[in-house]
Amino acid sequence: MTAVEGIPCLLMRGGTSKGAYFLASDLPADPDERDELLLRIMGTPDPRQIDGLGGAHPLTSKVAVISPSPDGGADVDYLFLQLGVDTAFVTSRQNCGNILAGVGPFALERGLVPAGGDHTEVRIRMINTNSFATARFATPGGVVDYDGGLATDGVPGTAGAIRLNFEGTAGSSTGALFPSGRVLDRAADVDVTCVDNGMPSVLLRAADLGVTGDEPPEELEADANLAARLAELRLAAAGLMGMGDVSGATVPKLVLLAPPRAGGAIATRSFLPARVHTSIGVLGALTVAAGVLADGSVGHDLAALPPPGAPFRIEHPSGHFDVEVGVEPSADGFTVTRSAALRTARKLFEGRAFPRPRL
Ligand code: NQM
Repeated sequence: MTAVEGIPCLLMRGGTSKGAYFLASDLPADPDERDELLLRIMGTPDPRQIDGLGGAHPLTSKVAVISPSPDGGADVDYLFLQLGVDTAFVTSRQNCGNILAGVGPFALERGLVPAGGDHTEVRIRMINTNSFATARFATPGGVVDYDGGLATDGVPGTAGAIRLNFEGTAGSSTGALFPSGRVLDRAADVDVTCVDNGMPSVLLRAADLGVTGDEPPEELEADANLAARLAELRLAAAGLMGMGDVSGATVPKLVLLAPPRAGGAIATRSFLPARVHTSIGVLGALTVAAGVLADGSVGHDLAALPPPGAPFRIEHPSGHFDVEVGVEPSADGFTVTRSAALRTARKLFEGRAFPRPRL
């Protein structure tokens, strides 16, 4: 497939994000060539991504690369790539549970998996973190039904539910649920909880940073002093997490926590890490819940914890997100017993993507 013929591409909303989905076989096998092509398809680097498919925000500058899985335990492999917007980078260092929501439907659309009856289950190996997810969604008559009654705060209207059950998310990027070996640490003179239930994250009390945690994303993004403080804290916490130099990386994420205000368990503001999330990531939410559930963590005493077995409601800038997370004390700390969530996805456009010329 040449740039002149275009590259087969499906544009999908996955949860509260949007991305370009490709079959791996339609992209160059060499990762450098692939990434260079994807930058040209998405229109990076440019703050407006005016000459590409990207939506001028990290949450809409995302790519999924999908292939049949050679792993006997999975149907498909999903590689997530985060692209910069105004900076030319492509990274596979983080996973994305929102874009994951579109992977099962994409696999069916492309004939990588057969429909399973009224509902289809797709086992997905998440290459970025070498962990697994099973997606279950409605396929009446063997066709993906994108419509349905599930509302997702941050997305207008409703759509068909996609159930995502996760396995092996604890420590999937860093080797341990609490990568520093402790539930509570000090980094740059602030209490932090470093936790990784699929998304390496640093949990902080909003009040310790001089904010309420109720501010809209734009207000937090405009606060240069806060940005400088968070950047310093992130580097220090990443050291505790054994993540090395993360100055150019999108992980770990930072999450400001505050007491819930709308009947949920905890209020959040997540940093991507510079732009502020307009809601919260899926793995980000599973990670916040696991961290906050652990006795002694930064968020534990701020939270209104749900009874065991009940959904853990995370408040975020555009509403809330309910996740199912179980955490139990174990001999060496805490074990995650369950990580699941409901999301929706929608096929937006199918066609060929035409990369802009090289700059
Ligand atoms: O945490 C954005 C998103 C994400 C990540 C980010 C995500 C997740 O909302 O699973 O979905 O944290 O970079 O798309």
